[in-house]
Amino acid sequence: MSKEEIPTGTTAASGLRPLLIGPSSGPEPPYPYRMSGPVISGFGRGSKELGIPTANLPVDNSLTPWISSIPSGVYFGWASLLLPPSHPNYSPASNTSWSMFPMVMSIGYNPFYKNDTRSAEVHVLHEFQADFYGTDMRLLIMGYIRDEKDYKGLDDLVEDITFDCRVARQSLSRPGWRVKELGDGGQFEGGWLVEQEEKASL
Ligand code: ADP
Ligand code: RBF
Ligand code: MG
Repeated sequence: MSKEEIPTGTTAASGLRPLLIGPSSGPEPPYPYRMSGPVISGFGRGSKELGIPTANLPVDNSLTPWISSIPSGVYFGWASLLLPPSHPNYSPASNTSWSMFPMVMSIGYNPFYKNDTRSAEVHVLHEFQADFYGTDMRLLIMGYIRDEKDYKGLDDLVEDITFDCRVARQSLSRPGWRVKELGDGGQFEGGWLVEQEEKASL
């Protein structure tokens, strides 16, 4: 097999970084992981003011037994939201009540802030006109981007997160990584993201 050039970019704190994760064919085992729950309040640190709001999910080892054994770090994949019709961004895909978006997320202790509990927080790659606390969210975690790091300053953290967003967008735009259910050429089976509750829990 011929080696494809992987595009890269640089950030101040991390130097050279790849812009694509995984082979073009799609995610490899053990991915994708599934996670779901209601969006809860996070640490209230004003991530929103930084331009990086994160929708926090409860970390429940009994619902997602794999979560305690996966490395802390930055992951990417698809988020699906059950927005209420009253939400300004309510616009579900056809045949479902769920809306799908690419996402980047952090699972871990946020070494920059030295948290003492393990959190799961998702930055949805979409601009929302209103908050969606309490909304049900499903995640299809497609791959791992990097370890979580400590930083000298907030600017460096934000620069790396902004780069993570580019990595996620580019990686997920390949047909093998894009979910079929979006109806625009994706080949990845993402049905779970948009299934009705009764079916999804079976
Ligand atoms: P908290 O500390 O409560 O998590 P944040 O500043 O991280 O507060 O803001 C998170 C909230 O912002 C989410 O729960 C959600 O309601 C809202 N939000 C708006 N846009 C986004 C987005 N693109 N991604 C994630 N959350 C968003
Ligand atoms: N926190 C860290 O301490 N180190 C990290 O490397 C780190 N990476 C993150 C990557 C992404 C994609 C996201 C969404 C969050 C990350 N965080 C990290 C968590 C971040 O500190 C938290 O969202 C803050 O609330 C931002 O101000
Ligand atoms: Mg948050």
